[in-house]
Amino acid sequence: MTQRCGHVAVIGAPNAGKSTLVNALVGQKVAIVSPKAQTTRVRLMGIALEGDAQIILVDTPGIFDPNRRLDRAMVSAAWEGASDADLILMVVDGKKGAGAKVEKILEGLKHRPERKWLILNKVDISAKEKLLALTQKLTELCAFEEIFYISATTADGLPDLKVAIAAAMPEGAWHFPEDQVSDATERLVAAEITREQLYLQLHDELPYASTVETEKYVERPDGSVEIYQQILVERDSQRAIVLGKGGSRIKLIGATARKELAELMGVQVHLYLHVKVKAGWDEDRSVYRDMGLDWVE
Ligand SMILES: Nc1nc2c(ncn2[C@@H]2O[C@H](COP(=O)(O)OP(=O)(O)OP(=O)(O)O)[C@@H](O)[C@H]2O)c(=O)[nH]1
Ligand SMILES: [Mg+2]
Repeated sequence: MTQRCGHVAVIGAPNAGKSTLVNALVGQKVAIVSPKAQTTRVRLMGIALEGDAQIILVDTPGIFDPNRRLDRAMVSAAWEGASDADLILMVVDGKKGAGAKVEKILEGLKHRPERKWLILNKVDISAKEKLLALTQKLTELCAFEEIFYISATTADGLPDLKVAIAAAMPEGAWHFPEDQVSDATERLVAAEITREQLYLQLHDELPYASTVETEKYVERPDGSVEIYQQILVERDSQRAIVLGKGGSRIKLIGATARKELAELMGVQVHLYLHVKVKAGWDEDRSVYRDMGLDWVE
């Protein structure tokens, strides 16, 4: 049997639904998702199978006008994810429509040599009559080979998209074992699941002012795992919020993350969280290295 295998970069503005789409195509959760913008910080591969094709989806951070070093590193990781891809999926939130962010990405995209498809996402909450005008506007700004209308949450349009992507993959041997769904290490998965809870449970600037590092990951003889993580924040006041009254918030963050990790990994998990104030962690090279982000000047 001939095999197909290729890289598909999933790019777009923050919150467009890129990670939700990657999870839906893979068929299980490999990337964290939240209603807040800039959830994804590093490139991550989700691996989907369709017929004879292995589709290596590259989920990327949303592209926006970066200020902080961390933001610049995220945007640079996103564009790097697109380079040399066999196919780029540009995901646009059909409800939010075009706008300065989306237009700027199209500006950067239009001269790129890779194949480009436009994915209008969130059709379940978009006004149908507006989608046509939106499509016209977007395709005037950048030429797309194909256009798909989907909902990553209801799976509307997804089976057709998946079959089309598979057919667009070049012939070649699969790069990953059949049962592998992502390129993330267990340490990274664990840190991401805890970080997802920070995005879901904390408000204002706190998710952006924090990060999670897995310090120790130990498999016990009984098959369960012990995971030690550090939540880094910028200031004492932020540490107090993450801890919550009498430690109630950190307890809930830990309990929810632990439960989800246990489900994902299929083993019992003991999760130990520690909140540490580290002013300027987002200016520290070692934090970037641990996260898997390049240091940008
Ligand atoms: N109604 C609806 N909501 C969606 C759909 N796809 C994604 N969402 C929601 O949109 C929000 C953002 O989804 P993400 O997948 O985190 O978006 P993203 O593009 O990866 O965002 P960043 O990583 O921040 O760039 C979440 O609340 C999702 O549940 C969709 O098709 N329909
Ligand atoms: Mg994301």
